[in-house]
Amino acid sequence: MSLKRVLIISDNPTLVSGFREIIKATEYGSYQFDYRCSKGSEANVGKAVGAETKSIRVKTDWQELVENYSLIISLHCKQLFPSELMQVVRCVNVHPGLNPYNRGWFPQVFSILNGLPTGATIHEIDEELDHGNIIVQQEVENNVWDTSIDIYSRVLQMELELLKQYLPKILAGEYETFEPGEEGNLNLKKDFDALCELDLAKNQSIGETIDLLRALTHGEYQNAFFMDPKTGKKVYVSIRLESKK
Ligand code: 0FX
Repeated sequence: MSLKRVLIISDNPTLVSGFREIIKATEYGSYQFDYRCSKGSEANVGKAVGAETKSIRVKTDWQELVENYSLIISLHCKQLFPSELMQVVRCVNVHPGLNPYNRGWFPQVFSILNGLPTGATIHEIDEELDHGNIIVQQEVENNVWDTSIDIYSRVLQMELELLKQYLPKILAGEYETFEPGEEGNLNLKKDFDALCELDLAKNQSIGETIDLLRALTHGEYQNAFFMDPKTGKKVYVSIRLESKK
C-alpha cells in the first residue's frame, strides 16, 4: 500500500516540534509527512524537523505541490497560498487567533488593545487571510495582567491541543466546517509596526498606556520604543505586571 503524502508548510519551529510529538505518539503509519518552509526559515525549521528542510515559494511553485499532495497543512506559514493551489488541494491552516476577530498579524497583540477575544483556529484556507470555513476553534484566557507572550503561549498550547484532537479527522477529511459568521477585522504587519513608536506627547489614560505596553511586551522582542531627543537614540520600553496570588 502506498503512503498518503501530507505536506506541512511552516515557519514556526515550536509548532513543528509539537506537531512531530503528536504524530510520534499516535499511529499514523499510512501517512508520510513532508516538511517545507519559507525562505529564511530553513535552519530553524530544519532543526525542529530533524532533517534538512527546503524552502518553497508557494506562489510560483504550487504546481509541484498539486502533483504530489492532496492535503497541505500550514502551521504558521508566512505565505499566501494561490487560488490555483487551493482549488485542487485541500489546504488547512492552523492560526494563532480566534477567527474572525483580529485575523492576520499577531492577533493577541490587537486583542489586548481592542478587547476582541483571542484563541486558536483550525480552518480551511480560502482566498482571504485567515478567513475560510472553520473546522475547530477555542478561545483562551486574556487577563488584564497578561502581556503578549503570556497569551501567545496559551494560544500555541491550544493550537497543539486542537491539532492532537482533530488531526485524525483532518487527515481523513472527515469533519464538518462552519462559516465564521462575520467578516471580522484584519491586522497587517504595518499595523503592528505603527504601534511600536511611542508618542511621548500623546494624551491618554494610564489604562490605555498599560494596555499598549503589555500588547508590545513579548519576551526579548524590542517592540515599543521612543526616540531620545538629546541623543537621537531609540529607547526600548516593556512592562512587567504581576497579579496578587
Ligand atoms: O508564527 P507566528 O506566531 O504567527 C504569525 C502571524 O501572527 C499569524 O497570523 C500568521 N498566520 C503566521 C504565519 O505568522 O509569528 P512569529 O513567530 O513571528 O511571532 C510570534 C509572536 O512573537 C507574535 O505573536 C508577537 C511576538 N513578536 C514577534 C516578532 C517577530 C513580537 O512581539 N515582535 C516581533 O518583532
